[in-house]
Amino acid sequence: MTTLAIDIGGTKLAAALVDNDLAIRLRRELPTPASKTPEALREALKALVEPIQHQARRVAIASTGIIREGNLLAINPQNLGGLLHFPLVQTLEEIAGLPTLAINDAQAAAWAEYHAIADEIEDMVFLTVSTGVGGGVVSNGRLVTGSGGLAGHLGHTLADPNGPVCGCGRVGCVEAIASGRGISAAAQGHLAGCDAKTIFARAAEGDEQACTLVQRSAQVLARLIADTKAVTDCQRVVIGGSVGLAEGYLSQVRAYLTQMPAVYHVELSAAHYRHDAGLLGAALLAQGDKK
Ligand code: ADP
Ligand code: BMX
Ligand code: ZN
Repeated sequence: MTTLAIDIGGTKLAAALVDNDLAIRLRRELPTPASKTPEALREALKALVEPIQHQARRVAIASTGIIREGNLLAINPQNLGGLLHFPLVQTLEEIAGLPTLAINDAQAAAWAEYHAIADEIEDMVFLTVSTGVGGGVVSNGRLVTGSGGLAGHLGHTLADPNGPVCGCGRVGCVEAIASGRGISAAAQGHLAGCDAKTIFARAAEGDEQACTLVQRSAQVLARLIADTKAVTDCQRVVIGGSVGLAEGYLSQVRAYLTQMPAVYHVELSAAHYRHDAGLLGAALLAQGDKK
């Protein structure tokens, strides 16, 4: 049965048709509206899915935010232009007229990535370094979502008590430093106002400040991975998101992790499904796939 899979991120919206064998067709992307008005997101989602929805029998959404009872509740509303609450399942059921499931984007991606390695592994954590920093935990072969959808929000653990204030209201979260927005917000002088993509491009050209910003993100992520290993004793950490998948980033994270005591070391890999992990994880969950 063909699924219309949708991935709602802080920067971009993606949609595609996903067949039972996980083949992806008619993938589309649009920018995420930076608006606190639910109507703006509703209109963007409508424009995204209308050209392809008639070919699908159900909808599966991977979305940034805490997903509780089909609603999107932002833990960091700044990532969505101030949007706090959005009735995700209801909106897609109205737009597409199809049964709809929704789950957090990093939880969905964790499920897809687990699917790719389930023969070898029972405990893994997925981390996305993207607009924010998200996480999804698979423990004993089960996706952990928590009683209210918050489980795995590892981007909101403490990186630096003297760090910047996070959009969630805490001081010094991993996300406030390591994420695309965090990297961009720390840029000064000739890099002020640049997005993370531009800062990575400058770093590749040897710009000193850009290199320092990328290193700081990689170092904070390595500390988060060590903390994650201590909490979950996972066998693998999989990294995704456009910052996480940027060239050279994972090797920097690995180098910082290697400097830590061996007990915190864990196998690291880039997302097998690259930028489609969220779409595919949501589709797999809609298929009722447990492995
Ligand atoms: P979303 O958060 O919407 O899922 P992405 O995973 O694409 O989207 O993450 C968006 C963030 O990644 C932005 O901060 C953007 O500047 C940054 N980014 C996009 N492309 C690259 C790249 N090639 N290298 C480094 N950073 C990138
Ligand atoms: C934020 C939070 C998480 C999300 C993570 C990555 C919001 C809106 N989102 O920590 O739920 O998983 O960002 O999201 O509070 P992305 O937009 O970077 O993919
Ligand atoms: Zn936070």
